[in-house]
Amino acid sequence: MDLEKSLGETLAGMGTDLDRASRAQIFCALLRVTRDAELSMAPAPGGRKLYYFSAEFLVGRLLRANLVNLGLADEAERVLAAHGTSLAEVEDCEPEPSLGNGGLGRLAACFLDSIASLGLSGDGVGLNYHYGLFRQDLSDGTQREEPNPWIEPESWLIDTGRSFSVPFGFGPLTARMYDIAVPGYENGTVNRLHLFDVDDPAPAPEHGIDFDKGDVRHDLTSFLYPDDSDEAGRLLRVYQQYFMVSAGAQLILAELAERGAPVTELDRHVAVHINDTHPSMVIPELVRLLCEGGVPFEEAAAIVERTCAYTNHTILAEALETWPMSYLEQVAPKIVPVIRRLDALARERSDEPSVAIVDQGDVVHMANLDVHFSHAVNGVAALHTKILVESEMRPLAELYPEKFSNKTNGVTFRRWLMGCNPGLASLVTSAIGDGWKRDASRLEDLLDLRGDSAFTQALLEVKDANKARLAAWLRAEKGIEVDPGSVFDIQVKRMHQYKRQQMNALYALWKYLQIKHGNVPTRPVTMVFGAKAAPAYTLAKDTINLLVAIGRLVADDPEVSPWLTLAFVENYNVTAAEHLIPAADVSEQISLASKEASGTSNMKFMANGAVTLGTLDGANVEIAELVGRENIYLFGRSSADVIGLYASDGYRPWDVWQGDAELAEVLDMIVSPELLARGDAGCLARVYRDFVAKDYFMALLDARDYAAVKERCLADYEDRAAWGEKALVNVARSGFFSSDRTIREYDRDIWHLS
Ligand code: 26Q
Repeated sequence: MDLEKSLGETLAGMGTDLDRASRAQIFCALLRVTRDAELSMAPAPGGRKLYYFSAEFLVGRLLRANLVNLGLADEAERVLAAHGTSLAEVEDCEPEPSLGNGGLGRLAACFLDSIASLGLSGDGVGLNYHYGLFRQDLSDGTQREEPNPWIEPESWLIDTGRSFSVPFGFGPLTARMYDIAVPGYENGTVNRLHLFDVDDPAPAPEHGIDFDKGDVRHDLTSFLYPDDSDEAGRLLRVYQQYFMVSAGAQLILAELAERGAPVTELDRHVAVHINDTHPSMVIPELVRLLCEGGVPFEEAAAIVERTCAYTNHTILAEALETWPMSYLEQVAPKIVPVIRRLDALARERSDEPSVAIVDQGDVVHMANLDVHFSHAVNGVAALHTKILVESEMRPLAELYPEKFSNKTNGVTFRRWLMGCNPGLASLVTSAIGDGWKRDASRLEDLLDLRGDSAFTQALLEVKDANKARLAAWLRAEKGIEVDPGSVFDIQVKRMHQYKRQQMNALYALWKYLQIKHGNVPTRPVTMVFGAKAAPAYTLAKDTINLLVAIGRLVADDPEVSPWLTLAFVENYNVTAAEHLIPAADVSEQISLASKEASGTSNMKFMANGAVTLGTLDGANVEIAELVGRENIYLFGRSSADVIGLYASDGYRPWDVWQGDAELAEVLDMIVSPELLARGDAGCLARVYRDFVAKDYFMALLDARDYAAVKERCLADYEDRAAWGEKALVNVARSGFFSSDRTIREYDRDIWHLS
């Protein structure tokens, strides 16, 4: 395609041209040109076709990613530069859809990119939430949630004109199908992300994200994960889930019929992937539809089992969804008898009560449904899968040992290196050529440059340039001042106690006291946080308030502020991540060992030359194996120790607090007059009380080791040449974490698409 010509024609149609158009008009024109080019491109040729079902697709902005994959990014940059602007400026006009929370949703987006880029036939199936998760407002120091309306008159959504009728208890509701094109990397194929929507969506609520949860016909697709602290919210989640899977299942069978294949051949032509338990009702829905098509029940169940595969993303109880059968009777009565019959079949395979689909209280265990009626089940990193098989899902893994496998997560290097870090991408290319762009494992060729001081120096200069870029972005977009000469220590991820932002907060308070005592660091340190909290998760919101208050305390203190900055980045999202990650020196991955299934930001930081400070948890274990102990900073109790402590009920935070005067002094700071003057008394008191009385995720237990290792890490940073080598090894070994590798494994072991 001649981009300049198409762009010129489109702008002419809008009554303007490249020199007169506003950035918003240029964005709009570029969007139209790319979207329409993609519409005319062929889907990947299939074999078997994959349908990847997920309640979340955290796709991020799409203009740059699409241009990269269409091979048009350099040309776009050139054309825009010739007219006095840049892709960076133009893409700032693109609203970011917030169709996900964090890791699980972003993983689904990386997977779609890799599936298309490997030329595999696979579409995403999800929901078109009009106001997303929420936009986080921290203007008064605590989180307030606001709608994030992202669908503008011109958007990536394509109305397919197709719709399906979903049989809810109250009657049928039409699911309209919108598509977003998913182009592969320079391979001419385009897959699709199908997002289902109601016909007549409700307008955004006036204030906050409260809305009438009973008005399902209009509100079903308003928000992702409506507050489920009340029954109306939980019921709405079930409505969302069934809407997504019923429409998706009907789409699958319609496409199967278009291929001229009988429904009994479903598993020969189709692979269905279930991303966590949120889409699990696709199993009974497919069985129901096959039976309607004349297939006997047991045969239908067997076909669906050969079609479906399930990924578990967390061992925390919160994600192991269960629904009272009474909810399903109200929302999706047609699948209730199917679930009861599937439960009976499962009971013929095992009489162990813990693996039943429907328990004694008539509650449906979605993960059990998934394991019985999928042919493959996987965890998302080696340690996580081991814990699933050996403890969390042990009875099921003993029943079906052949179903379980590990598929360590990955991320797309197109977005997370080529897109967000052009400086590093071109340095790498100048050193080893551009083979790594198609095969990330080639990054290992960089290892030959160990000891090449000119190269490590160049690597450090790229990092410095990214830090300066981030500092400018933080000032312009978030009103935050940071010193680009300081060490950038970054923890960005959902706010959750198990991820232990609260332990990092203790380090900040300890460092503050150190500096007050005259113990200043060699170089200033900038601690950056970014995190959204679930709207009903009080302690997570309290921790945000604590961190914001510490940030103010530090900034207000002229003795401390030259040495320490704590920046809390409001509304952390994919776009913010693309600015933050390339600029990080230290990547904070400090979850309590055994609790983080994988983590994926750890991989992105590594690929961008940050050094990990972390526990041996999730994929940090694999990172440590790849880079070696000299190139990662590990601390904390092992997962085996932690699992032992839970089993023996042997952890008492009170004892740690009593036995450590320095730690007690740090904890007391949380409720000191200085912090109470800058934070909310209720929030701070709750955080304080949780530390000493509960500390379920053992932050106090690991706090000392954490601080000591972090100090060693910051000291090592001063040997710039040695640090440059650590960065080099991290980039070089990161290729394993390409989602292309992950998707090849899914295809080889589970989907068999090609
Ligand atoms: C469940 C029930 C009710 C309400 C909400 C939920 C819910 C919503 C979202 C449960 C879990 C999630 C999201 C989980 C998630 O993002 N997990 C992360 O998945 C990543 C990709 O595999 C891993 O890298 C992370 O370790 C894991 O935390």
